[in-house]
Parts: sequence; C-alpha cells; structure tokens
Amino acid sequence: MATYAIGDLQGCFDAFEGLLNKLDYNSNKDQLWLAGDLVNRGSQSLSCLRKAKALNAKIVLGNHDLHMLACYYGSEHSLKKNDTLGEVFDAEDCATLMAWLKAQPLLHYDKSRHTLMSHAGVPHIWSIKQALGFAKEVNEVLAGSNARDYFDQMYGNEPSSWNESLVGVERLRVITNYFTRMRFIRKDGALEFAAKENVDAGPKGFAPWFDYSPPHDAQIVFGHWAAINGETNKAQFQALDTGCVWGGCLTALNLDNGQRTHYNCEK
Ligand SMILES: [Mn+2]
Repeated sequence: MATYAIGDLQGCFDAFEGLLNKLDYNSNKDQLWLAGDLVNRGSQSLSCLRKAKALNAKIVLGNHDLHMLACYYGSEHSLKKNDTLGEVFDAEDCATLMAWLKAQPLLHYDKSRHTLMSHAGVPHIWSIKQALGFAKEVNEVLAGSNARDYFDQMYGNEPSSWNESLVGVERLRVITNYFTRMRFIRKDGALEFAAKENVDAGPKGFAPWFDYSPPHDAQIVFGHWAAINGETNKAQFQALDTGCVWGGCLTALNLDNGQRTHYNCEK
C-alpha cells in the first residue's frame, strides 16, 4: 500500500499508464494524487480524465483544467489555437467529466502526512488555515450558481497582490492565481507572471515562491513549473512537473518514503 503524487499529465495518457505500470500501481491498495493540469497540449486529455476519475485520484485544479472548465461552463470562452481539448467536448461522457472536475479543490491538505498539494504552490504569506479557507472560497463559488460569472471573469493578472480587503471576483481571481499560476513572487506577496524560465528568470525583487519560508513546516507538493525540472533544493517543497508534454518525463513521488520514479516521455 503506497501513496504516489504525480505531476502535470497534460493529456499524456501513454506516459500516465507507463508510469503507473512502472510503479506496479495497484488500484485496490494504492492511492494516487495528481497535482493538476491533467489536460491540454498533449493529445490524450480525454483518457487522462477518465482514468483519473476511475482511480478516484486526489486532484487539485490547475490552470489548464480551469481553462477547460471555463470553455465548457463560461458564456463565451472558446478554445485557443494550441488547445487540444476538442475530443473532451465531443465525448459522450463530457458532462459527467466536467461536473466531476469542477468539484475538485484548489488545495488539498492531508493532515496525517502534514502535506499540502496545489497546482502552482502555496504562497509564504498564508498560514495553512488561511490557504485552506481561501481555496474553499473559490471552490464554493465553483459549486454554486455563480460559477459562470467566475469563469467569465477568471482570466487576468490583476490584482497582482493578496489583500484581505479584496471582495468579489477580484478576490477569487487573485486566490486562483496564487494556487494555479504562481511562479515568481515578491516578499510582500506580489505576483509576476511573465517569467516562466528557471529560478533566476524573475525580475528584480522577485524570487521563486519556494525561496521564502512559510509560517508552517508542512510539505508542499506542486506542479506547473516545468522549467525547474522537479528541483527546488528544499525537501519541504516537492516539484513534480518535469515537462512530460515537452519531451521530458512524468514524475511520481512516493509520499511514504520520498522516492521518485520517472517515466521518459521523449518524442
Ligand atoms: Mn500549469
């Protein structure tokens, strides 16, 4: 019996299956966590969604997952040029899959493991309790009758900083951005979205979010940042996006012993 956390699938179902086989994954005994971005860019998003649902994986929503949900539930969002989500929307079980995905959290906390998982990470400006509360605010809107309004106004980089006094869609947007798009952050909590390369790519005054010490010692498992190739140099922060869809590899972290297993995704 083991629990594995796997990074961004991004529609790479062959790699997903290959990695599960390599782990000798037993769906009757083992448990799976997925760090978000199950879909898009790769060519097998539909199979990834079906498999994740069938395995009853613990999932957090990534920016690509939210984009797909916005295209489906929003009033006017259409697919972008590089999106590979058409087969999902054409599938007979699309409505079931979308409803299932929309109910997934932005942040997962396993108290017994003292481990948090979110797609992009958890900013140092929040305690565990605050982070869980803010993530829940977004998930309650996703579950309610205002979900369409949220999806219609979800996109954007502003406000760029957390402020407790924010309300409405601006508050939800910045919370969403911390959990699903964050890479570089300033000590005061301001986010910067242009830089996507390695840890030195941020503008002056900004550093990778995991360079700061949070007010807790929970382990944080995350994906999203393929360019750092699974490395943060800190045991507290476990990066899992190793660029499978870009020809890198798909990574599984055994949460019981910290061991990593890779599946090579070379094209
Ligand atoms: Mn992402």
